[in-house]
Amino acid sequence: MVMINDSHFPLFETKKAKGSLIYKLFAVSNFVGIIFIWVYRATHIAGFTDGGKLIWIGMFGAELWFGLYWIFTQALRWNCVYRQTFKNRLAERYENDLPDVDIFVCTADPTIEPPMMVINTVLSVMAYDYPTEKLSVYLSDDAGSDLTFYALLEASYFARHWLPYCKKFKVEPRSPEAYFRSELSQLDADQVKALASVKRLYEDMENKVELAKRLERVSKSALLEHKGFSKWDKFSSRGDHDTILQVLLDGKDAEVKDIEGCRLPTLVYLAREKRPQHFHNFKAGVMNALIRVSSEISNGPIILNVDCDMYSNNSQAIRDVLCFFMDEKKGHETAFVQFPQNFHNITKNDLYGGTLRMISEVEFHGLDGYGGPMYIGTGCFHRRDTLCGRKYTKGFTIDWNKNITRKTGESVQELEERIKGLASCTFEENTQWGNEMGLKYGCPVEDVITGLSIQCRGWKSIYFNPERKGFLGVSATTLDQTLVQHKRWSEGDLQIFLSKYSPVWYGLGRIHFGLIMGYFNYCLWSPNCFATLYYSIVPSLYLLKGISLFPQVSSLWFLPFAYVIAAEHIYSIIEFLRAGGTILSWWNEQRMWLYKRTSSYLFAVMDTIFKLMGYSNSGFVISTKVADQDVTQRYEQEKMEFGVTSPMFIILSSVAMINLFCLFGILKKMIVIGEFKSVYETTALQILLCGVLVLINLPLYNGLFFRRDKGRMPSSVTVKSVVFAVSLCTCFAFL
Ligand SMILES: *[C@@H]1O[C@H](CO)[C@@H](O)[C@H](O)[C@H]1NC(C)=O
Ligand SMILES: CC(=O)N[C@H]1CO[C@H](CO)[C@@H](O)[C@@H]1O
Repeated sequence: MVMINDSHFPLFETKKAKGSLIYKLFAVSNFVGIIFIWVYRATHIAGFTDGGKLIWIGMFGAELWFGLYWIFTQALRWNCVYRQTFKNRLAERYENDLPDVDIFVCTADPTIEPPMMVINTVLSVMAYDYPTEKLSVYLSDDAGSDLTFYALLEASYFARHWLPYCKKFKVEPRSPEAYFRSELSQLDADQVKALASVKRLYEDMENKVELAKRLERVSKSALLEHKGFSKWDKFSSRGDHDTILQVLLDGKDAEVKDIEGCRLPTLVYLAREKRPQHFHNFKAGVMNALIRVSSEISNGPIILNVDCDMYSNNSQAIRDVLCFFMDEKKGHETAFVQFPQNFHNITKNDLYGGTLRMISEVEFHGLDGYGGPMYIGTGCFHRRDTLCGRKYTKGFTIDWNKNITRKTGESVQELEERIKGLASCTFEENTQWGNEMGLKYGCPVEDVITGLSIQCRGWKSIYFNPERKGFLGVSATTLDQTLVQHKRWSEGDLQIFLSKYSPVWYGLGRIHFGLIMGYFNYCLWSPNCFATLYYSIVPSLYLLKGISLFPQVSSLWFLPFAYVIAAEHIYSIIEFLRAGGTILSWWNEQRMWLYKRTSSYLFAVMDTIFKLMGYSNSGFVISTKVADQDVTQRYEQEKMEFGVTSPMFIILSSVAMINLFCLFGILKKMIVIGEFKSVYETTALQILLCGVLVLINLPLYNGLFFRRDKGRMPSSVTVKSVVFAVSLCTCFAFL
């Protein structure tokens, strides 16, 4: 009876952001300021000589770009929404009809992504608070490493102890490593005993896996434990091997039980076939192979995919997500539910802006208001049918309980043999996989383009960002890693913009215009490099020459500049603090803003242009998830890590040096020559800009000249950038 009475209460609610009127007023005032700046540039061009005109037009161009880009960012702030779920209602109505859920964990390299980290993630998702026989976990190992397989096998034994422990004592989080690392207090005697025993088992497992890792092979006795190892007999290399498909736990088999006699989830290991002559399409290829293989084993109508470093920090997450999918009124519109990317190893002041705080705490809420966030490739729950290409049709409802029926009498081995062809190199030839079906191929950020095309087929997506985070991963811990990662993202996003799936022509008319503008923010990340480089070099150089590029302090035109600069920065600080950051992390974020724009984005644009011209060089670089001791220590002390000779560092250092010289030059002029007042009057904004650029680069100067540790800037970079900056400044001062 409860069911019927309650069914008009929705399973989730959506709230608009508070204070949005105030924000809109502020945004309008800022926009007026921007228009005045444009007008100033357009009307003051005359007073310059020919060469000066070009410089002026450059300033105008940069400000035009910043202004336009600022307008795009409004799409991410204008209409923010927040979601809340009602899991108790879900339980009341559907506890006995919950759908099957398939979970894909992807790993690609056992050295960069250690097997222990991988199985911790696997164990955390196996331990979701959800009927175990409805849960299936698939690990895709694109390296085809027997070490990873061995670790997963060990995890399947350990799960028999870990899962009952989690459920009995309702522990959180359910990644064993993270759980043991967290502060455990106030346990009763019962639990203390259980904890000791489960911890001992974990350590045994860890020792075995670490030993195998050190020896670079699995011990003979372990090889005999499972017939699956025989698949490696014919294994030649990670780029050339047969499909390896092993069902380690079969959740459909009522005999597969944990130590308390409860059923266990399905656990599957897959290394898809790899051949040198076949292009394998990176992670999108993996996902599509997983979609097909899982469709024959469990065929859950909901698919979660996570990266192997992102453990589940909330065992209730599946239930949260089902509130969105199973809501009677709105559920049928939703194609996927995206969680933010959060990280467990961020330091207090987040030196590299690794939290992506503004993106996850503000911007994605803004996208959600216009039809839904992008799909970012991890921490995302999809409906299987939409991922496989279904178009949205009004009123269509899905039968969440249409389970797969296995062939009667087929053993697990027979099943593996029958379906392993689904993960072969040739299966996709002459099919729609990679195009109309599954994740799209041909783009470095296949996830974003896949999400966009799903939205263009009429579906909505949902951004769910609860207080307690659903997934925690590992963020980049060096400057180089961070910049390379952003280069890859921004390059991929730019390629989407230029492709036939561009939000401009593909999205127009199919998705909300606000959402198109929202996509612009990310697709146009990289072209920001030009305006930013211009703004961080040219005004300072002209300062050296004593030529003013901004209005004088006494001019009325000074006001719009002052207003926009002050208002935007004050707003940005407030927004950042409200999203949980510290002042210092805001400052660090500004530095990363500059560094990304002047290096990662520049290389992204250049690589894209090279590709368009037909040179293709870029490979897919996996970001490292582990660093050596020294590097980790410096990361924890929030000391910026340089250490490698990256061309990106040469640019960053050159820009920093140019500004340092220019600031010295102008200070000398003001103090030594005593032209304080007149210089200040004409070039106050230029001095401010140059001064802030020097200030924000302090850690860089430290790395260039003062530090002695291994993380300092390599001397070749120092020499190159100093030589470059000196020659540019002298040329400029005397020409
Ligand atoms: C992760 O979960 C724990 C509870 O298990 C919680 O205390 C912690 O705040 C969560 N972490 C984040 C970043 O939300
Ligand atoms: C500051 C911090 O939490 N650092 C951790 C980041 O993640 C690595 C790998 O899990 C840990 O070793 C660090 O301690």
